[in-house]
Amino acid sequence: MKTNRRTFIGSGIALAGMAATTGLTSAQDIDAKAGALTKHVLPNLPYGYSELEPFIDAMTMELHHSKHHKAYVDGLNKAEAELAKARTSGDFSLIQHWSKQCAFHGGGHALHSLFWQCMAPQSKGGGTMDAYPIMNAIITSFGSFEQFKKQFTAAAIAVEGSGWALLHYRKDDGALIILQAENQHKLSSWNTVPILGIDVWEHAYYLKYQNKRADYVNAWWNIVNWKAVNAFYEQAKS
Ligand code: MN3
Repeated sequence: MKTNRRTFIGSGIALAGMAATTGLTSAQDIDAKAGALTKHVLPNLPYGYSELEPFIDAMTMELHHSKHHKAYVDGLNKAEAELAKARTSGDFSLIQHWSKQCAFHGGGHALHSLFWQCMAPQSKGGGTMDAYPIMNAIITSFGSFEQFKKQFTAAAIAVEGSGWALLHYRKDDGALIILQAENQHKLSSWNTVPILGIDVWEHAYYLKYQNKRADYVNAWWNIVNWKAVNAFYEQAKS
């Protein structure tokens, strides 16, 4: 949303904590009538498109990041701008449409930002399981790492259509729980923070794995960045 009274704020308000770890922008465009409008941006990947080979191929990574994730960023900016317009005009006739668009694209932007950081090339620690606190927390919540891995893998393989398997930290009791998400946002719970996720939309694996989603999910464990997942866990707890 463009206005003559545009001001950029260097540090975000609600998104400040998340911005530090996910690369989400915190720049905000403030309109006195419509309120603050965050300008979401596509975060850079912490590695090159080819660096997750052979587990995820370079072409898939490039399309997934530069086209698919970019579309969610653009969609979220558009939806929030339309809602700001509605606030200034008082015309809320499309409120249901734009609210849904915010949930879909906002979910996509947040989960992809998490997804990129939850992976690393093996040369940069991907797949390495050091004795991070997250490992003890996983054993406490799931009985063993193997049981956690089996449940998470099963959840990912069984997502109906397009979606995600997600490990969440639940603030109520400090438990770790595994949820599925359909699309980017359906089947969510509340008061939980996703700290590890795998995208099982076909665009995430089809060029290399075709219909063999299970092969992709099993290969993905080789590039999980446990150092980053532990950092998300520590942040969610604090
Ligand atoms: Mn995706």
